[in-house]
Amino acid sequence: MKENQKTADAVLKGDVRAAARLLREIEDSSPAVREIIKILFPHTGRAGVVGITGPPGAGKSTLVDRLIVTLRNKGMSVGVLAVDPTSPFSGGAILGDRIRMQRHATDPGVFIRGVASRGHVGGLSHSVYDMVLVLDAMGKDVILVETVGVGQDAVEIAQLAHTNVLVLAPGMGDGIQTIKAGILETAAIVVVNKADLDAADQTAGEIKTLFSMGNRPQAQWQPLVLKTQATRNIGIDALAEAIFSHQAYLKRHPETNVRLKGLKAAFLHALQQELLQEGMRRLERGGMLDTLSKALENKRMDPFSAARQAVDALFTLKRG
Ligand SMILES: Nc1nc2c(ncn2[C@@H]2O[C@H](COP(=O)(O)OP(=O)(O)OP(=O)(O)O)[C@@H](O)[C@H]2O)c(=O)[nH]1
Ligand SMILES: [Mg+2]
Repeated sequence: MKENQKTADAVLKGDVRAAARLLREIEDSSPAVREIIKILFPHTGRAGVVGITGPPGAGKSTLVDRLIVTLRNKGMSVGVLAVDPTSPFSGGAILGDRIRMQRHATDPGVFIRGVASRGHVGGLSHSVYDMVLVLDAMGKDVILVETVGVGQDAVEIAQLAHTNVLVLAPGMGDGIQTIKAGILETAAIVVVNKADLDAADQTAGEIKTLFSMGNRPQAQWQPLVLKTQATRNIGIDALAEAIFSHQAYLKRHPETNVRLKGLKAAFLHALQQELLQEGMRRLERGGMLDTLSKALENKRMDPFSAARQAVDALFTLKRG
């Protein structure tokens, strides 16, 4: 108990080693984590959470690396979570990421961590939600969450972020198709990176056309489409300004309630995981899993009916 309070106090003071240790415990689903998060939670809610998502190789990490510099020059502290940096798509990019980001390692105002997106029970790991809370409690002004925007995970993470930046590269016309629908809808800013390549204007034009067809009400935030060249550090200030102006918009419009939406997403996610784990535990303990497996084996029951029976048993429902 004392130990948990000590860890929480250290994190609240911005202690990097304590925070790093806690993030490791979060990944290991250590039981102490729940208690520590409980202590930290009332101290959260200050950080601006920015999702940086997009297809593999669009230049997300390069942009994040550049954004860190811009934010630091403005005196802001920065937390970075790179979700699934071991993505099979990235090829050699991981090493590049490490080398690039290495230059921030000695800056106490920057905290960078990789997160595996997959949890033990399948589905998005709850780690991401918990880690954002920890970085927030640490006092980070801005938290950048990088994800590959192709799966359901990315859609879930987009619910958590206050400002979503979708990063595309030119000629990704097909790439746009692979982006989950929910991602384009939640994007406050679309960046066409690699603007040194020919098709940049065309891609930016396509995105603008897509948005103009969506006819959002005038009073609502109109998504911005920007061009950047991350490797040459071009367009980064404009991107930072766009992020700030979206955050200012959110402040002016408390009815958008992004923080509450993020918390609700975290809550629903936790609820699903708890229900699943608790349900599986009870089915196992009661021998129901065994019984149903045998029924499957003997072809007395199909998989869906078996699942339905298990759920009914858990909730002791009588279906008429
Ligand atoms: N030509 C050009 N290349 C760029 C630009 N920005 C990034 N790149 C290159 O694109 C490649 C991928 O960049 P990353 O930043 O690793 O892309 P990512 O989106 O983080 O990739 P994943 O994390 O693997 O999905 C690297 O070789 C970068 O050097 C740019 O503005 N122009
Ligand atoms: Mg990356």
